[in-house]
Amino acid sequence: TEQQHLEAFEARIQRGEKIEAGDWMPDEYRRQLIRMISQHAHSEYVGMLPEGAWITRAPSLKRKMILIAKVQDEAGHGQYLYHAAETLGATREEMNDALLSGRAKYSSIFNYPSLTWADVGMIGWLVDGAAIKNQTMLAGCSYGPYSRAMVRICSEETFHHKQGKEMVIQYARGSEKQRQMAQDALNRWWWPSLMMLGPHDADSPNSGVLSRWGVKLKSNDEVRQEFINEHVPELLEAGLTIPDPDLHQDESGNWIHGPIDWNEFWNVVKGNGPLNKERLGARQKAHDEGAWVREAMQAYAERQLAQAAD
Ligand code: FAQ
Repeated sequence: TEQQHLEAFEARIQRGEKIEAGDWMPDEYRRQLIRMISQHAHSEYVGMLPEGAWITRAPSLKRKMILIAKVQDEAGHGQYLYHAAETLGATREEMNDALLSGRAKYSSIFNYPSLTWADVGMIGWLVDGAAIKNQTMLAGCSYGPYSRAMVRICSEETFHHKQGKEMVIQYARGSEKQRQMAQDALNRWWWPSLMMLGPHDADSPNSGVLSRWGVKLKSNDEVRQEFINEHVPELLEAGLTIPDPDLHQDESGNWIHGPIDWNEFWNVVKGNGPLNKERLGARQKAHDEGAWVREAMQAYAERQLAQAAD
């Protein structure tokens, strides 16, 4: 019966076994994973846009090559994640349609503009830094295909994180103009980076079932605390000022942040952030311009099939 299936499923998760694609799973587990993994994939795709805009303007050949490789990695992560979601029965068409029609979300962070070259470094340091904290946790999640995708993605993002940190530290210690550029980037990216890890636990409706079924092994606030504890000392060490007057360390050593502007967060999530329309517009344009490729592949597949039938 359904109840016995559920008990056996939960016992497997308790034992630390991975759930694989063809295994029995509750509908809600499947629905939650498709939601999360597809939104994660969309984030990787939309996440190419803020940095991609700087490829033609990179200040040196070395920086340009690093940036091209990074943006290409994000495309690969998106592909990897779409495949993981496909193992649950979602199709590319459905997922893409959900993104373009605004039904599916993608990370709030990518709706902010990258105004200067230092933003490219700051995205690597903070955005990849936050993504790694979240994804290292997800590498231990109960769904096999997602957890394995996370292992590879995290190792690539560790390079992204290092190149961003190296770049920002160099500018923070460079000329006065470079230092100001790095500080300005931190001022604009700090709070959105904290927000990207999701609402406070009390306002996170999906967390209950996700932690019960071993998808989220840490809560949004726990991951955010890990991110802050790692990054605050390093940013201070680089000589930068964190734009939070209430930031302080408590007796246990945790860095405690001031209030987060959740109105700003929900506004961005609802589609009204600085660049939401531009980001979705760029994805729609890419989809439209790729139509001929999909049609050509379809025609080719049909011809192959017809020849095989002869
Ligand atoms: N943006 O109940 P919760 C990257 C939504 S990859 C937009 O707490 P949950 C790589 C949430 O969907 C970054 N919406 O949700 C890179 C839900 O709405 P729904 C992406 C958000 O799922 C780096 C509602 O709020 N990473 O950066 C956000 O339990 C550099 C209630 O929230 C992933 O997607 C947000 N920030 O926890 C690329 C990792 N936060 O769907 C290029 C996988 C929450 O019910 C350059 N995802 N919402 O309509 C997760 O771990 C989780 O989904 C969380 C949110 C932790 C993001």
